[in-house]
Amino acid sequence: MKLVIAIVHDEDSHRLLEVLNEEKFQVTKLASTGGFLRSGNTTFLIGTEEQLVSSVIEIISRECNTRKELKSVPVAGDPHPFMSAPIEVITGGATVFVVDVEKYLKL
Ligand code: 2BA
Repeated sequence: MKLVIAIVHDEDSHRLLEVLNEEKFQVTKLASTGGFLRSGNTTFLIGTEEQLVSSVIEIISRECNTRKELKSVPVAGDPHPFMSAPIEVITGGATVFVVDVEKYLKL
């Protein structure tokens, strides 16, 4: 048994959840916040058999798109700390971790 943890853009989360449900995967969807952009993203927990992990990853890859976003950062050495310059950040289609599950219990 494996646990797939996938952090995806909020805009992709609805469609991704629909497809995972259609394909009969069990999913938990969590509201999360990216530590860098400090904006909302969505974390999916998907417990599945090892041989199905590649299908889960294929679905995530198909449904999640790369985007460019702007983040405001303070200008180094600027005497006015309220001044900031936007930098372009590419956010991934998805950040995915696959971890071993030692036990899977429903009590
Ligand atoms: P955020 O932390 O809000 O990061 C959004 C995007 O900003 C990242 O996209 C990356 O392109 C950029 N970024 C992050 N930290 C940076 C830094 N210190 N300097 C410059 N650019 C930086 P992704 O890599 O696609 O990550 C999207 C989201 O996935 C992240 O949102 C975070 O919530 C999660 N994530 C990514 N890698 C992670 C990791 N190793 N552990 C835990 N969460 C992770």
